[in-house]
Amino acid sequence: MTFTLPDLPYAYDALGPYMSQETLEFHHDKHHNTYVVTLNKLLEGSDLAGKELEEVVTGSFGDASKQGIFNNAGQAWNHNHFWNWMKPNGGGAIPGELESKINEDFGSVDAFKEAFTQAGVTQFGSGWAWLILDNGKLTTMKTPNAENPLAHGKTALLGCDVWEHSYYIDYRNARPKYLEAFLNNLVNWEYVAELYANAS
Ligand code: MN3
Repeated sequence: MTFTLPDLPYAYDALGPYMSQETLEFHHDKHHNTYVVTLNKLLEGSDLAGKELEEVVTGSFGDASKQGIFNNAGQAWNHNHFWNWMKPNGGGAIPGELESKINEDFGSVDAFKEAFTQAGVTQFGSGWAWLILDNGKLTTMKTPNAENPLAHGKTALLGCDVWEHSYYIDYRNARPKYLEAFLNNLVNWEYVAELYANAS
């Protein structure tokens, strides 16, 4: 199977002012595209060629000889979801069933936001902050570089890219401000709820 770069699910200027057209042009057209192109090249002749992206991610994780494949497959998968984890005028009301579960497992929506922000702020260097479903319970996690919950056998419900390429144009070094805007103005909670419904 040859992987392709999916189109953004909205216009390049649709997430402003919280994520600019310039950021989306670089992040989607350059960074995400490079992961896809490089992955296709690295898979030529590999025993993982022809597999679904999820299988490439789990099949290459932890194998030193497949580190390059994992890095690009992980990032391809992460970004396929990342564009859908945001929407114009996002960050509003959380669908009822998911909101109840967040209240149950974190104590409150604010406590969830605090935990998610902490995961993103304390990820040293490049990586991701996550809301995951782990053994029936919602929790947060952070991962370095291309790693994701899928590689660790957990279900990702929401992820925020905290690589500098995701926020440096709009927020410079202010990663906490970027995470605040992501949670309050960008998250597509309907997509998170859909992943939760599929997993629970
Ligand atoms: Mn990225």
